[in-house]
Amino acid sequence: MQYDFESVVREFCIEEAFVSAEPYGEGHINQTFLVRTQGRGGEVRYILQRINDRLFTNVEKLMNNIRLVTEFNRSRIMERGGNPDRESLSLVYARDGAPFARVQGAPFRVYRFIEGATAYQTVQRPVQFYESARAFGSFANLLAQFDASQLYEVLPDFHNTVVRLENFRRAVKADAVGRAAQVQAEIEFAESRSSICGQIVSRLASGEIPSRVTHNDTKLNNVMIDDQTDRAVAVIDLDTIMPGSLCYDFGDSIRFGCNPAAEDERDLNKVNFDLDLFRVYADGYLSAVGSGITPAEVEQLAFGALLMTYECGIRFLADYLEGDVYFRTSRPGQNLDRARTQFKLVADMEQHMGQMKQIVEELYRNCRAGQ
Ligand code: ADP
Ligand code: GN1
Ligand code: MG
Repeated sequence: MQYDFESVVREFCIEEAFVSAEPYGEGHINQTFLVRTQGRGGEVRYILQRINDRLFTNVEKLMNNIRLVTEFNRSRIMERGGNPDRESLSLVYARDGAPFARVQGAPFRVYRFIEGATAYQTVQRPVQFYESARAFGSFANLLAQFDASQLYEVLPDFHNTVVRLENFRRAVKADAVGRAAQVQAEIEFAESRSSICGQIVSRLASGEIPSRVTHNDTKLNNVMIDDQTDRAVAVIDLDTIMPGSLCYDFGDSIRFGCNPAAEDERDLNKVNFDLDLFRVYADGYLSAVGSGITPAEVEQLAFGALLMTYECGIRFLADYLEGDVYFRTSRPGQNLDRARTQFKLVADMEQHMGQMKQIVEELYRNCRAGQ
């Protein structure tokens, strides 16, 4: 679909003159565009997103969540003397005051562009990963003060791995586009590990692990890292802020960041679980998340990494079997390649689980001793 971006941008409170709009970033869900405008002081850039309303069926409620969370963040950042335009995702409101606008039949939103920072696809320097851990840890800490009853649950059962497994099995059975025969090895890999799916869901249900307001999509490319200092500037991609578990947030970061290769790498020899980076992230996360994290959560953090990687693998494989209808793809077979990288990482993490648990325990003990 081609949009007339100039008229889309005109619907928002942007005073500078429109110059151009081009596709931007590597998100799998929304369509993201970099908008360049010309103001009196020079170029001003914005992020324009065509919201995925096939997935987010209630855009009003989704955008109300984002408005509430960004306003909450901005006021906390101002209280501590920070710069809210840089340290938080900042919505540019539509001319009618709404946090998004429907133009040319599609829902759009605009954010200020966070300048001088990068959303990395892989860790370039360990300090960036440590910083991202601190950012997501502090974000979770901040959200603990946020009134969860105000939030709409955008995608129920988002990290309910039991439900994810059912969806996966349905996709295998339906075999909508005739691809199942060719991926029997991957299907078997997933099935042979299906018993892990209930481990966190059951603990959340019994209350052993607390349900918290979490980010739920904590990959490295959802945090902006300063180009000069490598410090984390802002957590972005707030679409999935919902009740969840710290184990999911921690685990999803590990899934993505502890792999030196791309998420869709075809050469599986390049895909490995990096235990040193695991330690780096666990250290940053535990030092920032605060003393509210419970021993039961700490005990499941390492397992959360395995679970999130497995979950993402079965989601990619299910999407491949359904004909690539959920995750954005740019080439044939991409979702299968993504599933394969996740399963390679699952196998690697299984080998390292004892060490991963030990690292978390040791760092948690150190943190408590320092408090
Ligand atoms: P998706 O939901 O599709 O993942 P994101 O909101 O994560 O979309 O945005 C996709 C990419 O666009 C990010 O990974 C980042 O590179 C870039 N991006 C998003 N918001 C901003 C922003 N405010 N400033 C600069 N870059 C941004
Ligand atoms: C999607 O939107 P993005 O690209 O940041 C997905 C995540 C997956 C991730 C895999 C709303 O994240 O759940 O873990 O792809 N987001 C949604 O890379 O489904
Ligand atoms: Mg994203």
